Amino acid sequence: MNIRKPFTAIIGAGQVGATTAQRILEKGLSDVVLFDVVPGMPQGKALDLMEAAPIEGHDRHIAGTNDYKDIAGAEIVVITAGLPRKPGMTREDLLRVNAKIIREVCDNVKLRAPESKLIVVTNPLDIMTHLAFKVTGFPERRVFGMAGVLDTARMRFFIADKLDMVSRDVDAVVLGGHGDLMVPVSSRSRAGEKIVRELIPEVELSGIEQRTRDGGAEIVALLKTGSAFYAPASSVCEMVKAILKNEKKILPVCARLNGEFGLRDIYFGVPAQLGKNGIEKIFEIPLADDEKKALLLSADKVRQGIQEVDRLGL
Ligand code: TXD
Repeated sequence: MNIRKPFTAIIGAGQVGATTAQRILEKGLSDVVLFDVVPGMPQGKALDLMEAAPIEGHDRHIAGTNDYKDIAGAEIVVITAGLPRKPGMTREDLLRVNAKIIREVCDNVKLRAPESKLIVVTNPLDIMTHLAFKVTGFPERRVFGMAGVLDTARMRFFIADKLDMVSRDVDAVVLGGHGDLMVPVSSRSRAGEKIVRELIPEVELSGIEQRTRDGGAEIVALLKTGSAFYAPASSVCEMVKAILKNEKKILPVCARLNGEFGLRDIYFGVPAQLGKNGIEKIFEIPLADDEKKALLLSADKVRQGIQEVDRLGL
């Protein structure tokens, strides 16, 4: 298969990986190389997606592979390799098994696609992104994670649903770690021209905030096997688009902080501008006191995870 540059490599051809590939192709963003360790599986999914092209009407190419040499020259590498959460399992339970996978993947990315931008998707997200940064040694503007785009999309949908609005017209802000302590920032969330706090009573809004925090678990409980993948794939695709098209769009990104929000040496969800260089700029936003407090708690949790990775030598 003839893969044309700039292309996106996706590591892990499971639910999120394959759906992300589909969205990238159908939006015409770039060609895709889909990698997985399972023999034949990425090749089968790639062929299936190519056979949809005449009907979908795009002219993008995708190749499936079990060989890392095929990701050489990738502009963006999306890492979805790992195990998804099972019901009752926390993101932290995934730490051990996914850390090993991330190490292996990143060793290969470093070797084969040293100039790429890395979007980490594998959970526990903030910790795996930190690990990817350490293992690749890439500059921090080229290593980041996807979580906030998904978390804010969920919150936007919940708010729009409550107000009977189109979710496109709702803007939400969610900061912090991608876990139970993520911080929905209602003081900055808007519906149309109004601040959401003016439209939704306090108790209902805190219900929406909690549902946002539990958004992943809600889907896991319904699906019984596997975790969410349609909205996660849309979220990754939004980041890929911002980079490939050099949009300089501000999106919530899991980025390495250097003093922003009073935090340092930690991967954490913050508003960041994405463009052709990866993270072009991080934006600090004013927060209410309770939100600041919640952010520090969330940071503590992420730090604990990072310390655990170091302590366990993962
Ligand atoms: O917001 C977010 N960041 C997330 C994160 C939203 C949704 C899913 N999130 C996490 O992404 C989830 O908790 C998992 O850790 C990953 C992937 O989720 P997905 O639902 O796609 O899992 P699958 O369908 O099990 O796919 C994982 C694939 C599967 O095909 C394995 O064969 C492959 O990963 N895999 C590997 N690929 C390459 N290299 C290695 N070592 C490897 N091990 C497994």
